[in-house]
Amino acid sequence: MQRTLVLLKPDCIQRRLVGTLIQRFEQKGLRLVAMKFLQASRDLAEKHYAVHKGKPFYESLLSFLTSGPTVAIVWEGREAVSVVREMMGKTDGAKSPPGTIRGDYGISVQNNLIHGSDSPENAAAEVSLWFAPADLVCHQPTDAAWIG
Ligand code: DAT
Ligand code: MG
Repeated sequence: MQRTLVLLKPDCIQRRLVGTLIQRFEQKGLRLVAMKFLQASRDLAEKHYAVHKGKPFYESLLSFLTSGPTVAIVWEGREAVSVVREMMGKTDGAKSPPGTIRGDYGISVQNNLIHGSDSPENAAAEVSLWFAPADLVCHQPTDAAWIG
């Protein structure tokens, strides 16, 4: 069973798409492990996007992520990292196919609604960046045997 970090970024909150996107992951069969609503500090945003430091869009990306509240979620499930990435679509909403989150709700590159970890290793690091160990709630939903 794998875990992944999802951020519903400030544009998602402003556009009132939080419930819609959570519903898609819930209905897919992923299960909630942790969720919180916060406004990311500059320090947290820098750590989260450290891999992009020095790129032309870095400063703008940090301003965007710190510009308003974010919903941070840990989802768990079989192949959770790649399942979430497939559901998100491509980075650029304009190039994301219909049926994906960015394809259905976005047309921007930067304001692309959602972050999802891109590997199990990065998922583990990102989960511990955004959550304390005590925030992670281990539970076995009663439908687990049916969902897989
Ligand atoms: P993803 O969010 O699909 O994993 P990424 O990790 O390559 O994409 O980039 C992180 C975020 O940075 C991305 O969600 C939006 C922004 N970004 C990436 N490439 C960009 C570009 N060429 N211009 C503006 N923003 C960009
Ligand atoms: Mg990325």
